[in-house]
Amino acid sequence: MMVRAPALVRCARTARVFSGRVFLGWEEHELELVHSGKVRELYADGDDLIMVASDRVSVYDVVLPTPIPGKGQVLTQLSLWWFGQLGDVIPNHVISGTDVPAEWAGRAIRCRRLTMLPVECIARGYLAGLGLASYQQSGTISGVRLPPGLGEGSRLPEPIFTPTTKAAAGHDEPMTYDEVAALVGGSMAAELQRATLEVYRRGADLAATRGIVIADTKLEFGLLPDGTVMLADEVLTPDSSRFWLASEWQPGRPQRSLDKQFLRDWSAGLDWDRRPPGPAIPPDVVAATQARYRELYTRMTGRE
Ligand code: Q0N
Repeated sequence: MMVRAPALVRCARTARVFSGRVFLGWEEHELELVHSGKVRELYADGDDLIMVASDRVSVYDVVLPTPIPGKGQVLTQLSLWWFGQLGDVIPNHVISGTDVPAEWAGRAIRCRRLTMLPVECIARGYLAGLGLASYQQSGTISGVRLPPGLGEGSRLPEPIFTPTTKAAAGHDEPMTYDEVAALVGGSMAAELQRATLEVYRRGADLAATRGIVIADTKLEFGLLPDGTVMLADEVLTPDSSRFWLASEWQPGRPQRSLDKQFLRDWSAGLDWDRRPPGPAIPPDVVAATQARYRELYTRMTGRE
């Protein structure tokens, strides 16, 4: 893991108190980088956090040196749209999608700072990735037994909750429901499972009407000081979920990724061992990938 020095970024929003009144000002103050991920950054702004999505893209877990212009904006707007759709399922950490520093307009979200729960909450409706590997080894995923005879990309009889640990380094490990309950308590575990499955069902059902399969999704939750469980991070974006075109879905083989297939097809033809540093992306592959992200957004939300 690369460790970067805390970057300081200008933000035009300040609050000052004069003779007992609060004045919101536009003098600049600085934001501290609290977390830098592969494709996103998190800054602290007073009590709030600002989550910033970059245009960086990863293939096979390696971030490529060429950005996909507009990707950060598309994913941020999609996530905001979903948070709005899902407000009746569970409250979320969003404060504002617009009250953010101008340089990040459109690709940043002002969020409430929560105490994050140490569980990656995953819902799966189809078999892929680590879920597939676990099924092939044991017939189970995170302790959930599945029927025999399923293959890569198979649809599951019903969506399942397959949580994992949040490893600081290395790979996340599957957790059983009972392990989650031992970690966060029984009623919290039940709430995580309910909210995770309901978010997935809503997303997958809506996507199905738009010709898109959402195979699985990963959610993160946190707590307010009063103990309220809230949905955090991003929701139902192609960086947190597997999106497939329904017309291309064919169980029994690896599925084509709606967002990253052009990158995969192009990179498969290179002499690259899938280790960093990744190769620069040629302009036609950038353009095709960019169009995919836009199309995904428009299809899901009906917005341009
Ligand atoms: C938090 N992560 C892991 C951003 C997301 N609302 C919150 N309050 C406190 N902490 C976090 C959130 C959120 N969301 C979440 N780390 C801290 C996921 N990160 C990865 C990098 O980009």
